[in-house]
Amino acid sequence: MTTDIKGKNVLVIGSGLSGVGAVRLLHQAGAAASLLDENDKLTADEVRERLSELDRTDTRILLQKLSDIDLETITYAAVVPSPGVPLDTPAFDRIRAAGIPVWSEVELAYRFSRGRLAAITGTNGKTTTTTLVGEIVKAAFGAEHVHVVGNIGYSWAEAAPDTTTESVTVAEISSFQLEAVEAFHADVSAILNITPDHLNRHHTMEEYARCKERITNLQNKEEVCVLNYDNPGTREFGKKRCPARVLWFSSHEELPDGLWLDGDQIVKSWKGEKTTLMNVHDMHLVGRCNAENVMAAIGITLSLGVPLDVILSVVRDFRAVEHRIEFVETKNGVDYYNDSKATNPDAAIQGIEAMDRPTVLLGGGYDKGSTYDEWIEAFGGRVKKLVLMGTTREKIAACAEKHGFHDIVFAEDKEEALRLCDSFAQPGDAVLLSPACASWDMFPNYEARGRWFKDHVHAL
Ligand code: UMA
Repeated sequence: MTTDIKGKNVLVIGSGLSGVGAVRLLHQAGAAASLLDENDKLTADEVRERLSELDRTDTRILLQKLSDIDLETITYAAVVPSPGVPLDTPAFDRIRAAGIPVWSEVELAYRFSRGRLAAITGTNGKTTTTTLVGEIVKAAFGAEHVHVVGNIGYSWAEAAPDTTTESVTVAEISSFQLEAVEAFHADVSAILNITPDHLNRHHTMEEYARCKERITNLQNKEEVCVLNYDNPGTREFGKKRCPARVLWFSSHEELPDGLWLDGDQIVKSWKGEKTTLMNVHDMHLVGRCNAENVMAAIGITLSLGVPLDVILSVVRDFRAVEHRIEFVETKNGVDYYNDSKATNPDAAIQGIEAMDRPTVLLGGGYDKGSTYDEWIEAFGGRVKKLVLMGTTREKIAACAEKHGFHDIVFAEDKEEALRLCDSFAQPGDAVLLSPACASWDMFPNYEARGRWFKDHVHAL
């Protein structure tokens, strides 16, 4: 679909990846963009630098708090907040009360995208599943028709103008991006799981879950939503509220209709008829969480009409994505793993469960209001030392002590964290960076944290 915003003034908030992509799209659609950033350490020149050359002169840069914007004198056709901008503030109440539509960057991108859309959300597994779906549809329809976008680290708004009616957009979508959607409508959607995360932003699990569920916005029973049968949140949604036809996957239970794990075999059942698809040992990905991601990807791509043989051949060749239980190198007999993408306890549980030897675990970071009990319980005797860094050090340590785990050391800074890990690890051990927290107190993002860890390991 397209929306007519030619000649209109649109306010974009945030000059990161999403904001820069949104400005690009708005200019291509003939709108005038004002770009506001609330970071008072930025200068107008620095913000301008972030824009593409084409957009620099035409963009009005505003460096101020959103709450100081005078809505009476300036009329905006829409406000496009970046995902990191919270929407439950008095400033947004005023914007809505003035009748100005608030479109998240994915809503704006959707309005200017053509072709089909597969949209994937979930607390964990999004990036692996999105990447795998992207590879499968590229193999099926040709890489030139496929756009893999969104929370994965590439602004969808940036890609939207390049889509055609032949395109398939595969979008990783976060709960932040789903807070302000209206016309957004996926052909195939997926919610991989819903476990506690981002509670400092969404406040309650109910609110967080409702945001994720908006991935099915405007879907109907002719369209498919792929859901996890084992996760209580997605199971309840699928049984009670999902507007689309549900395609279930499960790694624990036999399903009459859906994809499930029978021991090591991935099985597809349809109207009681079972077909064995593949053995999980025939792929490079390891762990139950990855078997679930693969089943979801199979469900999504079958729903897009990709032939099964194409799907299975890509799955067999597919390797782990960067920063997700990623093997880095063996140094001095110690195996180093980068699981920087474990930005919440549930993801970190999968990281530690994948270790099969004594492990020095490096955790801690920015506090998103998570609780760490289940993560500590999942250590299962594997963790020989827990090295903690960042804002959450004390909170995690107190939780570990409560659960009878006492092998804990605090690192004062990043450098000390690495020194401590190396000093505790002996040949035959693993060192695992799996923080269970966001990176934002010490790094710009989890990718930078993962690269920092890998650079250190390579330099050892
Ligand atoms: N800003 C404000 N006001 C605010 C908050 C931020 O002006 O209240 C400004 C900041 O000063 C900064 C800019 O906004 O200049 C940053 O915007 P952003 O935080 O939304 O970051 P982007 O660079 O636009 O990246 C976003 C996603 N970031 C977040 O959701 C926090 C990226 O996901 C995503 O890859 C990118 O859009 C492209 O779609 C990252 C992420 O951490 C990976 N996601 C979270 C997660 O996966 O857990 C949800």
